[in-house]
Amino acid sequence: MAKAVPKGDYDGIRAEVRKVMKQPDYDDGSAGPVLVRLAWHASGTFSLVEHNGGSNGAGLRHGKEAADPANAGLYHAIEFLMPIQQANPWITHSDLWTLAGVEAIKAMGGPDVPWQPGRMDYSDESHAEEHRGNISDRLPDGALGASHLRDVFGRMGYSDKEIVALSGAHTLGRCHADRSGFDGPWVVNPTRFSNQYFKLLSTRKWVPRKWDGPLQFENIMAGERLMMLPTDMALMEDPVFKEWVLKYAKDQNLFFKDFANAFGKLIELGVDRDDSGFAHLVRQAAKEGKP
Ligand code: ZEM
Repeated sequence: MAKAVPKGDYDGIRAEVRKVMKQPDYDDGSAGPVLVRLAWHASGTFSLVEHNGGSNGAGLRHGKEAADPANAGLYHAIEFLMPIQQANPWITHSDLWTLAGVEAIKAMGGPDVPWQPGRMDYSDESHAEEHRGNISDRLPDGALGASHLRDVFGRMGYSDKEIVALSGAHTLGRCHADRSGFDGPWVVNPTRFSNQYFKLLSTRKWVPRKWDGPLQFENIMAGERLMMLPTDMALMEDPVFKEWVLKYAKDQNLFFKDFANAFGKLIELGVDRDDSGFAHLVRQAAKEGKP
């Protein structure tokens, strides 16, 4: 059971997140990476043009978004956070998911990402289906390449530099064959936030893995089979992306700074607070018929 903390005590919630991160029987002993992925997938559906998607609403609990194959396995993250939500019903799921991602990054040695409360939740499935619009197929597909990354992240308003910075999150966690079809971690210590992903991507020799699964690349390091997705490899193949990979491999401080900005922006996409500090579920601009 998680601790009930006073309403609005977000530092208290952060402390509870640190406690649930310790999961000796799960993956590498930590819920941290999957919490970061939850915050990212909750947010990464945003479209600048359609003005829908994003973390506000916590729609990932419902309907089509919950069933999206891209979100396979994220119920683990939702379940790890459930005791905190139950002990503290004053916090919305959407605030808790984004705060948990931010706190997990910090707890694993990463930068401080700016975070603000005020997100609201869809009350149920029909509420979500009514308001969120069609946001299917918006998350990136690891089997594709550079132009796909620019399509997906361009839709959210990201530059090439920011795409590379965000991809550095693959220093955390692993692929699970029963979730995405891909398999394995990107780095040897996948619960430590660092620029290791960029170092390995740019210095090791990555060869196609011989196996029954989808095309992925491998390098054996310290007896461990490390992996890269085709989208990860695309960052070295595209000359503009590659420049940023090399910069971040050399300069961890620069990576931390750019990552913190890009992730801070990610969890704010589509979150339009009014003067009371709360974000409406039906976007003001959409209601007024503006694009
Ligand atoms: Zn990921 N990611 N991601 N990612 N991701 C996986 C795992 C994790 C892509 C992708 O296809 C995959 C970003 C961007 C992109 C994390 C964070 C962030 C997995 C493995 C795949 C297939 C899922 C599984 O099997 O469990 C693609 C194509 C991306 C485009 C660039 C961004 C941006 C992220 C955050 C900033 C994290 C932390 C994981 C590890 C999850 C875990 O459970 O360990």
